[in-house]
Parts: sequence; structure tokens; C-alpha cells
Amino acid sequence: MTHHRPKDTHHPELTVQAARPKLRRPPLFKVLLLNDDYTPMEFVVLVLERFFGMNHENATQIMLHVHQRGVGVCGVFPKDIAETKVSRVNDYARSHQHPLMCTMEEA
Ligand code: TYC
Repeated sequence: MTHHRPKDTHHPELTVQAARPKLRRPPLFKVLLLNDDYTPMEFVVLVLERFFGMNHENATQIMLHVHQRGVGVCGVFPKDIAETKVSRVNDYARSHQHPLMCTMEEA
């Protein structure tokens, strides 16, 4: 004959707090353009249009800001996207023999 365990009728009042793990937003990075004395203004505008999807007016405004202040923000992106933008811009500038420099820093 099969053996039956006694029915467990009594349940102790135990609860477990659902864990709410702290969610950390992935860090964002500002992609920066640096001024120099040699890169033509029109080339910088082209870079901002081509790699940052800006219209001509916005690109011109950012370029002039960098020209006057020395540095400016092209956009804010997750790390891998920012790294790719920096590489593409620097490679493109170098391939046209311009000293234009693009860098990034945590936002
Ligand atoms: N200063 C450059 C010039 O006078 C123009 C320039 C603007 C260069 C922005 C780089 O990131 C730059 N031709």
C-alpha cells in the first residue's frame, strides 16, 4: 500500500520581499569636436551633416561655436555608438588630410 504524507494544513505566515534590483542606466558619452586652425569651416559643416545627421543651419551653428569657443558637443550617445562616431570622424578627417579632432567624454 502507498504511503501518504499527512496533509500540510498549516502554513506559517512567511513572505519574501520581491527584490527590486537597482537598475543602473548605461552611461552616456558626449562626442566633442575640437577647434584647430587649418580644417576648413565647410569641411566641419559637412562632417556634422554626414556623421551627426544635422541640417545645414544647425551644423553651421555648431561649427561656429567650436570655432569661437574651442570645443563643442556634436551629440550624446551610448559608449559604443560614441566610439564609432569618433573613429569615423577622425578617419574621415585624416583621409582628407585635415587635422580635425573628435573625442568623447562621459556625460
Ligand atoms: N578654425 C577653423 C578655421 O578657421 C574652423 C574649424 C571649426 C575647425 C571647427 C575645426 O572643429 C572645428 N578654418
